[in-house]
Amino acid sequence: MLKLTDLRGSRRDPRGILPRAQLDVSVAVERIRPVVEAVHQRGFEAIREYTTKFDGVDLTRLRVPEEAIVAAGEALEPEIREALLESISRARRVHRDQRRQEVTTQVVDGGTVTERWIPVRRVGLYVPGGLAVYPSTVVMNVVPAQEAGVDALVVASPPQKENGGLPDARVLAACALLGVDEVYSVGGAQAVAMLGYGSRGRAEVDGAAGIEHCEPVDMITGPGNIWVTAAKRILQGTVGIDAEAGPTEIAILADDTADPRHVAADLISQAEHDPLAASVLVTDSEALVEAVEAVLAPMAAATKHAERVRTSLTGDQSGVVLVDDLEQGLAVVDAYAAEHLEIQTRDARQWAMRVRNAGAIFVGAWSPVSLGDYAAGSNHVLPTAGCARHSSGLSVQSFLRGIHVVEYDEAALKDVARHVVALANAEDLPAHGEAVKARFER
Ligand code: HSO
Ligand code: ZN
Repeated sequence: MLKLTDLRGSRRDPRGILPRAQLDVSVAVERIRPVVEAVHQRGFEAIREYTTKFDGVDLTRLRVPEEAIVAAGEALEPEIREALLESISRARRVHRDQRRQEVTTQVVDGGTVTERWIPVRRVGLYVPGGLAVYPSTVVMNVVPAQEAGVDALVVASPPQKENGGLPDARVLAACALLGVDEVYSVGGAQAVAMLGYGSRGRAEVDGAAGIEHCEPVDMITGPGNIWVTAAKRILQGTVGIDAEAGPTEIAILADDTADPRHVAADLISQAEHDPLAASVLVTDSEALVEAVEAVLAPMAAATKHAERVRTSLTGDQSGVVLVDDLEQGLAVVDAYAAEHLEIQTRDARQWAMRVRNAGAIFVGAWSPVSLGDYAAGSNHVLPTAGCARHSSGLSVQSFLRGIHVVEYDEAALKDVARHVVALANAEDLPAHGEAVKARFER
């Protein structure tokens, strides 16, 4: 099923060898700009129009009543509730340990620089509806924001006709379990625009009487389709945004000790997300490739989303890469910089320690990606499309800003004054130097 790339005996730079799905957001940006602008101008009135058009729901109110959130939490099946609570508690433990301490550096006598970590004040989380309803993603976005100390967390999610115009019941239930009570039934680009600009609109409009408005946020996170991603790109700068999420990816670095059934099951597990998802096996073992191929097709055919999985596994973005040895395999996975990387080899931890580029690394036979998706405690919002070369997944740090607080006394400034003046003159910005000199002239 998987396309084979044989790199044995090759000294080629592995970069670019593994094709990956590319999403062209720029075209969508131009098409969606009028929607974003309309919400900016006319607020709720425009949101209501687009919600009728795109979701087939007439919005009589924006905000989900708190009782509806509580009720969704109470109605959740006990098994799912227990699982979500466990997922939340593990994620909390991991993310709590990420919290940063304020650090003061005594640069010289009488001169300090302190780095303070201040949480973003108000964050909007977009939660998609439709095909992909992921209460687990609510957990992965909300927990780090809460642990960072974000003051206000707002969720926006598309209204579902089947749920009386409210967002998906499982999304509301996850909000209830996490203590998020400010939720809006708005989806798509209009939701992103609402989060960024608020729902009041710049122009005076009538349609909003009696509406409980959404105030603008400082940062927007959360996944979404190409229109949501395009709207986030337009809003970037007006607000902070998280990384643009592309189709999900799994790479597995394996040797002849890997269990072919585990390898096949893990490749299939992420292929299930999206026909464009990428599943890549990197190995030095021909025997493993044969054994994986022998089980992959029947396992894929037997799974619920068989068609999606088949499209993803046979697509150009997926495949097997044969290498001479694990050294070369390491170079390949580093060049690929997968969102998720599994190491299923002898001495798996040693190899894992040497990886430089990956969104998250899953070590050994008992740490599959699905564990990380739901219940390892790690975050599943991770860099895709090779962005793991320069970016990290969502964490407490994503919601904090470091502020340098500079405090020098007179002697300490005097001591360094001539260096400031010299550098200011070198840059032909003498007034910079004069601002220091003025303090020591009578
Ligand atoms: N694997 C996805 C996250 C997810 N999986 C949510 C299941 N639900 C991206 O890391
Ligand atoms: Zn997943």
